[in-house]
Amino acid sequence: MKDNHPFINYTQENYSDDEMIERSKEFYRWADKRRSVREFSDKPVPKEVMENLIMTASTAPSGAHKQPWTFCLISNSELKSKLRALAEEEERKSYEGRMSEQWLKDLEPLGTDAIKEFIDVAPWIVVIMKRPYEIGPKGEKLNNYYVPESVGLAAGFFLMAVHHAGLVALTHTPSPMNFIAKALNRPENERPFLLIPVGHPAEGVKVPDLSRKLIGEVIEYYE
Ligand code: IYR
Repeated sequence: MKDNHPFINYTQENYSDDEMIERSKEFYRWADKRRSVREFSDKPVPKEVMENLIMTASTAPSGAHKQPWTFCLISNSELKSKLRALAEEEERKSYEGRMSEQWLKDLEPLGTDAIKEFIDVAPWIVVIMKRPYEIGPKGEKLNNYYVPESVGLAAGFFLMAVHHAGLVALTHTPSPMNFIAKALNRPENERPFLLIPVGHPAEGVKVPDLSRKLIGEVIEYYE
């Protein structure tokens, strides 16, 4: 390794094989309980919680450690209503023609439609923005690297943090999403990546009866 930059020591817990098996199993069981929820309670969630969840997301690895993301943390009711109206406008066009028959069929078990009440109801909307480039001091474009991979990782970390806090989220992708950047007045080097309502689930909420892929469907072994 080249050593012309300072490195610092790094240590972390060291578990026995048995401990690792137990811990990994326990974590898997817990992660497997996470579900996307489409109906939220309007019960408030402290801002500090949201800040912690976002800072957890921001610990994700990123190309050349450029951290090419911004998290817009929205609780303003008028802004939420505006986002909902704009999202529904696009979604209606999608459901009424832009999406293929097969796509609509694939979505049937999820029971989704163009009505996005959760944008109004959930106490927080987090819009994750990706930053394909930074703007340098002379106005020049400075490229970021592996931006969708990096921001996708941060989004995954965020969802796990939400689950850990006992809250629920929905990864919503109104499409096309350009209206979000405009409504939030974002700079030209940002593009919307995901819109994620976060909060407590609505009382008695139900989720689709889905099953996850089995181990034999997920892993191909090369031993
Ligand atoms: N963006 C639309 C449709 C949609 C698409 C997929 I792929 C989903 O997994 C769920 C919904 C919507 O949010 O309704």
